Amino acid sequence: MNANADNSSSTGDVGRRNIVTLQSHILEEQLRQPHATGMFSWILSALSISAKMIAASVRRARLEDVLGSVGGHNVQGEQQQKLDVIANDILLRNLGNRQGVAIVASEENEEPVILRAQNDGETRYCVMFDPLDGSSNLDVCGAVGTIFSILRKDRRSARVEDSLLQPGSQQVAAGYVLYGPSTVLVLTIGSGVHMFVLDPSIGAFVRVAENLRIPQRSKSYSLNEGNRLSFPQGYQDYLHWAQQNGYSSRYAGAMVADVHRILLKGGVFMYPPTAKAPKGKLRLMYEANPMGFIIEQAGGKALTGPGARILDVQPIDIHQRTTVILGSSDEVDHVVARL
Ligand code: AHM
Ligand code: MG
Repeated sequence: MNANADNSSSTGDVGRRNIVTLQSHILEEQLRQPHATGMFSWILSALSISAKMIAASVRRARLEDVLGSVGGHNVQGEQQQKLDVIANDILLRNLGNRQGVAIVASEENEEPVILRAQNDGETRYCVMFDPLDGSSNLDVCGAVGTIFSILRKDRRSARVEDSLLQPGSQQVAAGYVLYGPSTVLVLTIGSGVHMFVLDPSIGAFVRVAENLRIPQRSKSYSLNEGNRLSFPQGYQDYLHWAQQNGYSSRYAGAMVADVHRILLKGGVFMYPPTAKAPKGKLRLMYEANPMGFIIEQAGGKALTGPGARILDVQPIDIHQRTTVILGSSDEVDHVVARL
């Protein structure tokens, strides 16, 4: 039966949709997979709980600063921690007891955490995340986010790197959470991109959009233009062309916020190589791959350069950095045509 089949005019609710929470969305997806064990859904539920907990911490960010005493102690006398560390801890603790998780890797930790090393025939997963992307925005009450990527553990190998160092095209799922005026979770499990908003009054993420499609074109670019003089010439040529053609510039300085705007409104997001970061600043595994997967699933493009998909990069290090050019298909083309 069509999930929306009972939204008929007989109820007088013409145009209103069924209410679908993230939990029921995940269950619906699970029911479509005949051999699903529920392990994967259980991991997504840990990510959803983490998002709610991080959202609650982010909301109190400045209050904790004020209520905590000088010297970095909070009202309970505990050492105050940076929110990046708190967010990282929340994710590790929620994922830690999920049987389906074999390995966790975080932008915040030098080494991956191996939770279950055994190859016992069960399908297990690796979860990689950037716990609090754009955290310098917190000081000015700007948007921050969490980004995550899920890979299947390589059952043939006990070596951690074989499971983690897979190209982005092998991701089973990816998503991000934007902690802005509302808390928004965007998710792909490889069959479209869906958006959920946290309703704080009931503590649940509610689906607000299914199968998002990124606009094919939009005269908007998003990058740190302060680095312009150290960009390779092609990016400078692009900026010159875009400014002659009436483009707008929008940059929040938090990838989650910038990519979210582009997903909904179109445009191109870039982090080119700079003198300070010759390979680009953004991390392949925690930022570029999950965002690239989402953008491609929404019908856009995600490249590291002309003809080079982010998702095809064979990683050699879990913390490696990459150039990122992603967004509306036509707008990405305008950039790479000049590189
Ligand atoms: P972070 O994960 O340490 O917060 O750094 C990544 C952030 C991205 O969110 C954002 O796109 C970029 O760094 C901004 O960098 P810059 O300040 O150089 O423009
Ligand atoms: Mg980041």
